[in-house]
Amino acid sequence: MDDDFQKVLVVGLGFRTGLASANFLAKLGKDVTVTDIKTHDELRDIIEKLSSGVKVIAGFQSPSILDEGFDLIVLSPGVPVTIPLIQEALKRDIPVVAEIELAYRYMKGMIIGITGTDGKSTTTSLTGHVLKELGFKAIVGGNIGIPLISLVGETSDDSVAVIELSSFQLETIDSFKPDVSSILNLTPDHLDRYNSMEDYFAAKKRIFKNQGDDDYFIYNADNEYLERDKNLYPPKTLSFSTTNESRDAFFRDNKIWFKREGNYIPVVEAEKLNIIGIHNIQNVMAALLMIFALFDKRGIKIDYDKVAQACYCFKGLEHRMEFAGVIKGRTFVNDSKATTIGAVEMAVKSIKDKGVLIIGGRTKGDDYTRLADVVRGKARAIVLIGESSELFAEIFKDFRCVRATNMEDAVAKALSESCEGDMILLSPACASFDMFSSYDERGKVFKACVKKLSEELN
Ligand code: UMA
Repeated sequence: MDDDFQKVLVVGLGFRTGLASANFLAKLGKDVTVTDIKTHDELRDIIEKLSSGVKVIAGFQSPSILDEGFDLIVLSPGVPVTIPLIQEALKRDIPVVAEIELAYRYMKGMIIGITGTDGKSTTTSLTGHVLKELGFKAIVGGNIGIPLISLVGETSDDSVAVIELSSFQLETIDSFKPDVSSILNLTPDHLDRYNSMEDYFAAKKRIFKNQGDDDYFIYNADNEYLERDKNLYPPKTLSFSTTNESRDAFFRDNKIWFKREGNYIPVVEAEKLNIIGIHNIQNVMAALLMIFALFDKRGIKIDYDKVAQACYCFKGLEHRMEFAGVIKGRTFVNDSKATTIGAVEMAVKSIKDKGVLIIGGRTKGDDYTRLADVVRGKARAIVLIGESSELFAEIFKDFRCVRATNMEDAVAKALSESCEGDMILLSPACASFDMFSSYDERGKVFKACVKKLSEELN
């Protein structure tokens, strides 16, 4: 890449991204400073992992930091561009780039970029899995939990990087250009960071802004916000739908069909998949359209049977509609990753008849009143957890609601509210930070509580 910078400021040390960016830049011989609003004490464990020579400014983030004269600012995804330090940098014409952009400038090989409100991690992981099963050197990272910058050294001319991208990461890309990109769906989210839903959608749509005539863009035609803007998409755009049989992929007779050279062929049988729910059918359609696009771009012939077999041996991800156990004929499902209304909507569709929903946590500025319609007809009872309990009790006033003090209490109450054959679904619609350190911890605690209760009762 054009390496015309020497003095770099990394903003937001975080647990992963800032650390990985700083160490990457230090290895290149750059003069690196990291700044974080947390104090030295709070960051001690992470600071210890920084390469020697990296300077740390912790506990404050005033624009005066810029007086030291930086040539480039690298932003971690958790830091909004609206903070005074970044606004001042932009005023001073100092380039501000996302860690994703920095990584892109040094990467080799092809790139698949995946964004959307829900389903990103499953689709990213599935795409990487199928590519690996087909013999490709696939490298999976990004918002899924592995900063792209830490994977740059693994890329090569024959590799395919499959990258999950959040709207936060896309805000400050500049030249980042995936060979194939996809927006899986758009529903309101992160309204605590964006002024409006349209601002959030606009950040997501930056994924295809640099794509050219040879690149592919794939979107979900069932999503009104995506279908509405179809005239803005790159020339080689493909779409999928669970209902519309004129799209490039659709769902009929429990099979996923793909349009290939003018004909429709059934490639995947839904019953053979280990991942459940209509949203996962959409995720499979997106993953395979992206893989077929990549093959077309490289001029490689596709073995559809091998592709299908690769999908069938994909086990799914932890905390996404994950089977957590059966107690007295009730199936417990861990969907702790569902932090949006859209994700809960998808999860609830997997309840065959009736179920008990465990919901709540830290809200994210969304209009949660919609949740009542989302669960209507499916929720036998609702167990409320976390600091949203008051708000949700009002929203669900027409339903049978019980409040739980912690996860163990929630699991026990859900069981006593349920009937044999029910699904008991943890699908919180909220962030976890009021009760847990992450959705990962929340899901693990849920599974441990189910296991404990099962050992006591079964
Ligand atoms: N900070 C500042 N100034 C500020 C705000 C924050 O210094 O004004 C500091 C914080 O104190 C913190 C750091 O900046 O130390 C933020 O770090 P980070 O949140 O970027 O942390 P990472 O651990 O590197 O995680 C990030 C992503 N986090 C977010 O986008 C919030 C992870 O996505 C991602 O997996 C990881 O990079 C690797 O790419 C998580 C996420 O919640 C899973 N993403 C959101 C989502 O999926 O909805 C977008």
